[in-house]
Amino acid sequence: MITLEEYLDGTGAEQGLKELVLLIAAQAIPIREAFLTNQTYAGTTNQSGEEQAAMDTWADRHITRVLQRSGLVREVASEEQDEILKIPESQGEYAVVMDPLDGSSLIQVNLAVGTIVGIYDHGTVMQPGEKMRAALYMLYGPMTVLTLTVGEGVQIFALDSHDRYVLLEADVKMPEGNLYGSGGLRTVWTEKHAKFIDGCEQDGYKLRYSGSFVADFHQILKYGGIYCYPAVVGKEKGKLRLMFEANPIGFIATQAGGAICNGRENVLTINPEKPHQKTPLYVGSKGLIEKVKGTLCT
Ligand code: FDP
Repeated sequence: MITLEEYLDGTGAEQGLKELVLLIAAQAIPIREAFLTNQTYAGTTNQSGEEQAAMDTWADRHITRVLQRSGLVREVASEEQDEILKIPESQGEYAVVMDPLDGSSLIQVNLAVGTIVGIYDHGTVMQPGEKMRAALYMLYGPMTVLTLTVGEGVQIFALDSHDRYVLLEADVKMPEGNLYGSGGLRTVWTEKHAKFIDGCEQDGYKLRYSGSFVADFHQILKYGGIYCYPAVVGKEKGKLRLMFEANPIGFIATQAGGAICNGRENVLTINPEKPHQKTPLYVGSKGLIEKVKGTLCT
């Protein structure tokens, strides 16, 4: 069994990056434990006006504190914080973007939710996704799994009974597959998005949409297909956030041979203008992403 540490030692990642990945991955243990006592809402809203679950704010506070103390990180941008946290006294040059708890509406029904993280160097989070040094997510399902890329393909690890990550699947490649899922109410979909989804249904694609982006993406990563959160009438930028959700997941998808776009262009090439900016999002198998561009750009 290859452990996460052993895997990282065999990559070209430098010591600081390895330490940071291990530190973040280890936070799955306290986060999992915190679900039991944080089942309600926090009574606050985030920058996007969404009601925060108690777990959203708990995980945000917890991971932020760990990163602040690590000495490795110069900036942290979180979906649950209004401003970028600057840590000028840090020795390290890494910058972390995160959605501390994605899929929060599923916490109270015990369906799979996760933590999404992207890591940059040069001390700033305001970079396009393609510049990421590493991206990962922890998915809290029947097992806790860590999906990781340090720019050398995608690996999936599982947390064992000794709280050690062991390699579950090496060099994951996303197949073309036949699953699809789309957020946004059908009544406010654009004509072009509706046409794309009709095409998927006519081609025999099966609907899979839980309401947890990270869990829905994990299924697409393994089985192939597409996850969409499109631009809708009245919300031309969709719902998901470029820096916290789209970029880390898009970086992982691309490393697994898949792709991501906003309907026109590769999301990973976009220079972010502000931390909480949103983007329409299509992520999945390469062939389907080409089809999206063909349908939405005509
Ligand atoms: P949530 O607000 O519960 O954290 O991050 C946004 C997100 O969930 C995604 O995880 C999920 O795919 C999407 O919103 C669900 O949105 P809808 O309820 O509009 O389908």
